[in-house]
Amino acid sequence: MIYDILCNGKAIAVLLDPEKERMVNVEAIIKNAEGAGARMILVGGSLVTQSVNDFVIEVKRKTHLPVVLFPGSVIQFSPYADGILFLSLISGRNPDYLIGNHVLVAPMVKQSGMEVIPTGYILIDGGTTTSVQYISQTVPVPAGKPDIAVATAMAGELLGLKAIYLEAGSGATNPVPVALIEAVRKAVSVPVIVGGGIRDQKQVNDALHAGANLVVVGNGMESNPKMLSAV
Ligand code: 1GP
Repeated sequence: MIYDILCNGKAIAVLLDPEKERMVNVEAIIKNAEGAGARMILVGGSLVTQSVNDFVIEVKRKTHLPVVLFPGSVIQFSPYADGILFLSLISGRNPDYLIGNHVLVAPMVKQSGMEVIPTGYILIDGGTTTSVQYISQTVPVPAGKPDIAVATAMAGELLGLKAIYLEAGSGATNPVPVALIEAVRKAVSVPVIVGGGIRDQKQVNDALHAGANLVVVGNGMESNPKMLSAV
């Protein structure tokens, strides 16, 4: 079901970070996201400052949209979500984020029965040092090197991953460049997800137009819950 949304394309997701979000904001963000036609709510971030289980349960109470985990690490798993982007940070060379966290959480993920979407997570330089870069201790792909992003995405697809996530990092100065999205889109047949540093509707449209199946917006909705208009 969640994967169908990805395959159908031209979709928007709103990211809620339990580290930052107070439930009052969450309500406003979800309302606007639903009004603008968002197709799913992602939950995740780098740190944990409140119970992810409580947060997911509360978000699910407030929306009819699927709630999908976008975990920074094993500590952000919750069996109450509808699905999980099971992310392997394939642009990095840190084994913990390539496979280590996955081994630790695999029994719980299997037991939950939730929909699992194995996803190749590719960090692209967004012009600033982002949390994901620092926490994962990995080096992003240079934004001007689409050929490296393409080869990385191809390797992910060849390994059997079912989606590719191009991530500029939360709060990135520059979103993933359109040319890089286009190049990756042409190179792989699995859905392409794009996020990080997207602050207005034009940037959303540009990413969708370049071939993104799903565009993810986090900070932009927090600072302006009305930033999305229907697409
Ligand atoms: C999703 O990490 C991003 O890919 C969210 O980034 O908070 O900058 O929208 P923003």
